[in-house]
Amino acid sequence: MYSKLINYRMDKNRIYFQYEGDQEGKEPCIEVISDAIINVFIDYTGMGHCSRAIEGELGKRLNAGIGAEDIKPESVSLEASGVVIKTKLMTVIVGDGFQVDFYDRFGDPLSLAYRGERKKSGEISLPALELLKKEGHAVSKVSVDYRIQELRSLDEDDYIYGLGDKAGGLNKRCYAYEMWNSDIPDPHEDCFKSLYKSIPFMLVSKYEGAYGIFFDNHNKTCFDLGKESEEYYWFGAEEGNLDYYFIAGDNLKEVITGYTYLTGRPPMQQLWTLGFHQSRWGYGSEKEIRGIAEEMRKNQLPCDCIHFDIDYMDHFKVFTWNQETYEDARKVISDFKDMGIKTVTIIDPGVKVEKGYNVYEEGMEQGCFARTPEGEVYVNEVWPGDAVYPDFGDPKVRRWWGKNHQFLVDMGVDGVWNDMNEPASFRGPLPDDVVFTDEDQESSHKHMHNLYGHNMAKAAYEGWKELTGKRPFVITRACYSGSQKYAVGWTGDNHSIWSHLRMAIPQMCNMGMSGMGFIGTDVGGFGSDCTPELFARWMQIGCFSPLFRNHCAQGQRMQEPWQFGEKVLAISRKYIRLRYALLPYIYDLMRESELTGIPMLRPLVLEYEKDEDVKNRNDEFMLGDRMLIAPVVEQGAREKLVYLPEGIWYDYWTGEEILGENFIIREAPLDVCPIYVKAGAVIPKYPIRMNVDEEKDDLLVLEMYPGKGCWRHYQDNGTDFAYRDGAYNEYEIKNDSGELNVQILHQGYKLYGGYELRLREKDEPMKFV
Ligand code: MIG
Repeated sequence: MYSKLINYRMDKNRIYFQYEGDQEGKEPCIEVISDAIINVFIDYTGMGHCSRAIEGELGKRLNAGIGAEDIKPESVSLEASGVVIKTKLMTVIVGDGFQVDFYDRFGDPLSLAYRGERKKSGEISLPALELLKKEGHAVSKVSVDYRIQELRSLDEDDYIYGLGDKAGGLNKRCYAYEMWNSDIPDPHEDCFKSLYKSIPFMLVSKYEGAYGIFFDNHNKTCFDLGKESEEYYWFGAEEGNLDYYFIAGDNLKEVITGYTYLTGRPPMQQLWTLGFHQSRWGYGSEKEIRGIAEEMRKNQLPCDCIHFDIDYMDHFKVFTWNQETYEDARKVISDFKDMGIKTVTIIDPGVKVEKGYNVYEEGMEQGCFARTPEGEVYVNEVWPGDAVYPDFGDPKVRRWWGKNHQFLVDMGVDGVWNDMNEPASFRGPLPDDVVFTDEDQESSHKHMHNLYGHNMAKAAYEGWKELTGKRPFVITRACYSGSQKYAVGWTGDNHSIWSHLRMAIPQMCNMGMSGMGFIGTDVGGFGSDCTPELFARWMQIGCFSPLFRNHCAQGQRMQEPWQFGEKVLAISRKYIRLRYALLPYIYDLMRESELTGIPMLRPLVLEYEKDEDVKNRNDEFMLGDRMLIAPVVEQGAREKLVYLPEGIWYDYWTGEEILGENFIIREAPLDVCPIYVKAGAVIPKYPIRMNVDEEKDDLLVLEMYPGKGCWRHYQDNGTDFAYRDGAYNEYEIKNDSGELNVQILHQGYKLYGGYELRLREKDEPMKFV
């Protein structure tokens, strides 16, 4: 479409390009968003940007098609190679054929357009495809027929991360994926093209430097990351615009910070949300669920929340409570509260079609549900039987939905868990042409599918915030880029199988690098029957997962920590207690996420990017920058091959000092998850307690490791938004080879009642948790 470059013109921070011959009225555009972020745009739809991920002032400006006055490239000039655009941190050269090359601040190439031959291989004829399907093979292939495509060169030493919740390993290179929110009940495997979430954002770690590409197109999109060819990757879409953001960085962390500058950062959650959560689909009655809370306490298991799955509803009608199985639900919830246990309820999008049911009637009256092209309200089937789909893209519908949460707030519920919001449907997928709203325009399922979960979560967040004034706790299964502003996530229906325990690590790491760091897997596995050994190992990963929730499907073996015998119960208790001890540290990391976008749980490559030995490390991860976790993920294994990056590390359990850049074999009986702490670290901890609200500000434990280091610690009321008006404390904690120095950098909240210093000595085993 674009041939020889003739000239360019500038409009504020935007540069438009003119090509010889016919460019079908489309002037491609480069917009300088910041010194390190460049938008590449071709307005195929003629409607300009329509970002639903980028909100706030920036999103408004982009979507309104207005350039920025206050952002400028350092220079723009037409040279032999093309139009050369320079910012303080990068150079972009736009040449013939609208080929765009990005260079770093030293002038070295970061990412070049691919100029070689296209290798389309592995094509299959239609008859052959039909035959394969007949035999029962699930043929899932990424179509190369995407209308909008961008091909970019790959270097031999490029590693690719991100892309949300895709199955498989940490490094996504050589795989192809599709972005189409999907609820697939089969055990998720490496070969899956898509799962519940669509986050069209990839990060590339290079030998020198890093970059990210956020392809902000919420239609069905795809990423072929070197499957088609070793020499290039491509991404594409069936519809919408070519609209991507190139984010340059010296390292991956800068890229994440850039991406979350665009799409938003996960806000602070209430402190209790970091506690242990117990859940199961199938807690069928008041009696049963009360029993769970009692067992929890009887077994001395700290716990902050019990989840109520669809069983609590009256005939699966959202915003109702079953009065047959619950004598007095309000009383259950308040009794739980007295025990220090919060309640979270599931809410699905599908609204039961039933005369006289207030949510249905009200939604019908106010025109809140999606329609067929003929104008009828569209009906499909989910749990309650015939159901209709709220049109969450409509701001009016979001407000209505948000207000419906009043029912739960009045019951005493403390958070919602949004499921089935891909959206899922039992009578076949929703047709492409079902009519949905996209803010102020009419749209269709085809275009709105990937935004459905995002808009539902946004509705819940905004409603909850208005109703309670507290930090809303919304868990979502489906989402799009930017959903991290509204919800935390879980990875959906995994199975109690070892491969899924292994996958939990790269999956959570890639979610974190994709901006959504508050993530967890169903601990113990959702489908299939868990074994005692698998459960023990899963608790050891859950302990460090931002969302630490044991959850399981109806019909599977019972999966509470006491269901696997005394030994596994003791192991569960040990790791839940460790989690509670670590809460102030994890809370600090949550604060860091809100400020920078850097996830709490992270792959080693985020901290030690230059180290070749960590770029593909799938079986270890870090909690913040100070703790390295090397869980056992193999059945029967009683030792673990651990890689430690550069520096000095301390074995958390034995105090042994170990020099990094080294592989070691660590003994790991069933009750040991190998943990290493960086020299000089200070880990803020709480004394053990049964739930987080108990005297959280009474005593802070500072656990100091040999060496030198300086760390920030954050404290606030853990519930509402007062911290945004300054009601928080920030401390600087210095460890000068065992000498502690604490300085208050900001004081806006009550100080701790006291401190306890714990010096960890070399070779001295852990005395506490
Ligand atoms: O597939 O509400 O992923 O966590 O327990 C059944 C019942 C629908 C799917 C969720 C799962 C939940 C279950 N839901």
